[in-house]
Amino acid sequence: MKFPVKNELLKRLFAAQGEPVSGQDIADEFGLSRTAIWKYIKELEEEGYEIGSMRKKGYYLIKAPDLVNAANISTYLETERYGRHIHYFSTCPTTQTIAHEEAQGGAADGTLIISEEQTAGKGRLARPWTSNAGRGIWMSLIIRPRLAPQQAPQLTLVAAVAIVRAIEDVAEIQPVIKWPNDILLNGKKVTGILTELQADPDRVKAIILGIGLNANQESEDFPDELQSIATSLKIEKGEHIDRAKLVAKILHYLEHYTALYIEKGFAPIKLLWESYATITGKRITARMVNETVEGTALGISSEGMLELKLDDGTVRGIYSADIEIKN
Ligand code: BT5
Repeated sequence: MKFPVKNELLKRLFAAQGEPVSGQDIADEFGLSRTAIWKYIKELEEEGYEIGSMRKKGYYLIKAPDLVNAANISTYLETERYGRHIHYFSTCPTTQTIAHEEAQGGAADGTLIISEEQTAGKGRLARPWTSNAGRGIWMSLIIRPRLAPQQAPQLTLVAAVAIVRAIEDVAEIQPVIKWPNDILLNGKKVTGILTELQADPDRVKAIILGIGLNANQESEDFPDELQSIATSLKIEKGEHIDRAKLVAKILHYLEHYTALYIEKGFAPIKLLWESYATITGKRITARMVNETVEGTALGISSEGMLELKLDDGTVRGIYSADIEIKN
């Protein structure tokens, strides 16, 4: 009970955009005393919210802390399931490991693990993922779709479409998708996706969708080795991004496009994905774990594999690789 009232209070303070919200009305609605409401206000202040009060009128929000905590995300949330359970950390090694543990423990579909900072963030093949404190979105979403394990890579492409849509809405900027798991702005990586699964041989038990999104970093926040390959929404747009709002939007589109994918299959996602990707006709070098091949991209297959026409004329379907686009 405690959490919903506090959240509702915060939601109304946000919605009122600095105008006062009557503590008495909320107290009446929830059958609480005005003192109880006042206690929640004090708790919010301790968490960093600046709240003013006007005699007879109520409380008004002066400033919210720039955090991706459950309270801030929930004020923007439009979903049914995704993000309805949030585990928030100020810091942690990696949200992926926590999500795996939570999933094993039976966490509900749509449970979100999110942290202000990761000290051991990881990419594919255990590569390090730089996760500066308070600047990015470092989150892992547990989803439990009815899928065969071999379909899981398609969810990376579903997620890419959802994230691009959310960035378009919140930052009003147009990113590009680079197969399979990168989102780029101005040719530099703004988001990486890491799809991991827990599965029986014939059935997915949980997918852990890891999303690392650079939101408010300045270029000096990136280490030397990322200077030429990474960027943030702030760098590209020149404006501070409300990360909580963007998280809520990503969750909204993830829920929407995952449902579409489960209901209608990969075909509608493929169309959307292609409208955001620039790959067809390009010369590509694809580096896989054991081999590197070069060819011209024909696009993605109906399963989401990258199709490359090699120089000897044969067509190769590539399931996962690091690609370099030549032209
Ligand atoms: C990815 O791997 O792009 C997947 C990244 C997933 C990160 C999220 S954050 C929340 C969750 N918890 C985790 O621990 N991970 C997930 P990959 O395609 O392998 O790209 C990794 C490469 O991206 C690195 O080798 C660097 O070159 C580069 N990189 C590292 N940090 C970056 C950053 N913050 N921005 C852009 N590029 C980065």
